[in-house]
Amino acid sequence: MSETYQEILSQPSTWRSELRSFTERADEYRDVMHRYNSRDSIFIGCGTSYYLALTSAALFSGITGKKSKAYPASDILLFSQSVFGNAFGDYLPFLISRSGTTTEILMAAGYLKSEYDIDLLGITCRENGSLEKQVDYRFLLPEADEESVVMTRSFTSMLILVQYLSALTADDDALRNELLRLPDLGATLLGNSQDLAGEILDPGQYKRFVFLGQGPYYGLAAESMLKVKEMSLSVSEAYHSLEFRHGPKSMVDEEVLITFFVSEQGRDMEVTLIKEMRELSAGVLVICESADAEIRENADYLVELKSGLSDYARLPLYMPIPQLLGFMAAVNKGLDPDHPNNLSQVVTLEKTNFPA
Ligand code: F1P
Repeated sequence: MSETYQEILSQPSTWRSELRSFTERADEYRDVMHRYNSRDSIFIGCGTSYYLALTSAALFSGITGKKSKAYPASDILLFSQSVFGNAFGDYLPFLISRSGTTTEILMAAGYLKSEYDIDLLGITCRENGSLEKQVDYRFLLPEADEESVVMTRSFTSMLILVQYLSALTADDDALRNELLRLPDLGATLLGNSQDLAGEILDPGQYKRFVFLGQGPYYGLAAESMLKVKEMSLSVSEAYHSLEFRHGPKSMVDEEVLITFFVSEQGRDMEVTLIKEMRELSAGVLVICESADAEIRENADYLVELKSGLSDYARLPLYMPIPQLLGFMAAVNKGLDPDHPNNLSQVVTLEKTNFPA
């Protein structure tokens, strides 16, 4: 069986194992977070890890009330003034990297340390990676590491870590308890919907893919876009849901499958958009907590999570279906998701002439 497919299906058990580890280290993690309580956070990554940074910044602020933002590592190196202004010392950088060896993230770590001498936190899946040696504290998720090029369980597991750290920072035990339910909910979801991606793609109608989400769900939409693009070489786009009306909807026709990550907080506006896109003949996949009559009438395909979790706790449950969509779209095109075109497991740059 494909290693990418196995890793997608292994997410519930991986989440369970990593959450056990977070719980064992909760006091240590809480001390780390409280040590930097006065700082605003800045989440930094590349590719999938940048989309995780986007999701992380939105959820961290939503849960803790503290300011946070997200940047690709390349901006830290090329436009640091745009990132920090003159207040660089007030930030707590989280450097996110599955491999811990991506050139840009290592250079960003070195630059932040040498230029601003600020403490750095690292989030990685690989022990003894170079990143580990450059940060002041690293959160390690070895169970979530992958053989494959494409990141799936590493993304959702590192996301759960950030949710867990957010709950510790906010002393929100109710949220921490919600997170402990994710493995069982993920297992139920995959048990019920594992074949949905194949059913959606089987008629061969959909050639272009759009993913829409607001707030922390936009980072998930961006990551879903990348999964479909990386594995199936299809036209795949991501937008903040309501932004889609401001031009990009010009592309909508019956060959476009739009996946809506419906939140409870933005539900009313998101459902209105679903109806509009259905009228433009788009294929509509809705992933939501629970559907009402309007969603049922306008969704061609519907995934009701019925998790009982809050908007911020429920986030990882939205990812397995888009991951499987990318995988099946690749298989249907005769491509090998375990060996995506032009890609490698780690992006290293031979020649770097960053000004930093
Ligand atoms: C992340 C990354 C992914 C890319 C591929 C290779 O690197 O570049 O964005 O899609 O999976 O790895 P990392 O810094 O998280 O290891």
